[in-house]
Amino acid sequence: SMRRRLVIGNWKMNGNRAENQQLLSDLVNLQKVGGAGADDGTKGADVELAVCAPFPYLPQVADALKGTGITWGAQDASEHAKGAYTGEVSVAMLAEFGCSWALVGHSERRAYHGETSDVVARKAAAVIQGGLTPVVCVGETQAEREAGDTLKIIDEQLAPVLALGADAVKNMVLAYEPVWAIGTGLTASPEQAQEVHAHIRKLLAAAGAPEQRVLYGGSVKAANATSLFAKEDIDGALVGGASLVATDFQGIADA
Ligand code: G2H
Repeated sequence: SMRRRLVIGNWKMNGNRAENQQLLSDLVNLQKVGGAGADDGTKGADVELAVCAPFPYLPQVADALKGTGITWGAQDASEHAKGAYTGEVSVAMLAEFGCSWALVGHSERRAYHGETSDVVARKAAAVIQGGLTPVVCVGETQAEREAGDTLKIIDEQLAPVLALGADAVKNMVLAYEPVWAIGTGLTASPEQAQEVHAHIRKLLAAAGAPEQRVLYGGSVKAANATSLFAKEDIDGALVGGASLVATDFQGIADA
């Protein structure tokens, strides 16, 4: 496949200035000794690494990662360009701090902030419009999986996103994050994940963008990354907890 591997850390609402500085410098040092993204042609040069930090720390992340080959982004973005939207952050603001990525539709945004799939699609469109790449997250709950509705839920979540059209979809990364596997220590088996990834690939192909990357997320660790990444349609990972420790995150990138 021509799809370049991608591992994105999602710090969620963790960290502080001091801890971030340590984590970022550890990551940069690990890269220098030949990890993912090393520009000396050694191991891992074919994997792209990124971190998505809380908004106030984006300048700190930008300063630490500029020129290192590791890119960065935000965990959300407003669907609006500007104006009376208290508490929101626009894509143009993110662009000013060098962001390459914005997560949209993470299950925690859907569950705790009422984001519908239509909102998620509008956010994805705004992110693309602003020149960044949205990482569009989808995934079923435990109850939905047990009811046999997993693929139907994926279809429903992706429908308004794919309706943005091929030109838009060609500027997206997708992430499959089964809600029951997020931060729970439960991981989808590689076979369970691959089944959904293959389905998403089919939807992407029908939308005219079969080569978009589809990341897996949900308790990814160095120990389970290798078997997940061995699957044909799993192009990398969106990593929460394990992205907060540099050696764990680097271990996933090495996998
Ligand atoms: C899923 C994932 C990152 P964790 O939310 O988005 O988090 O790896 O902690 O399950």
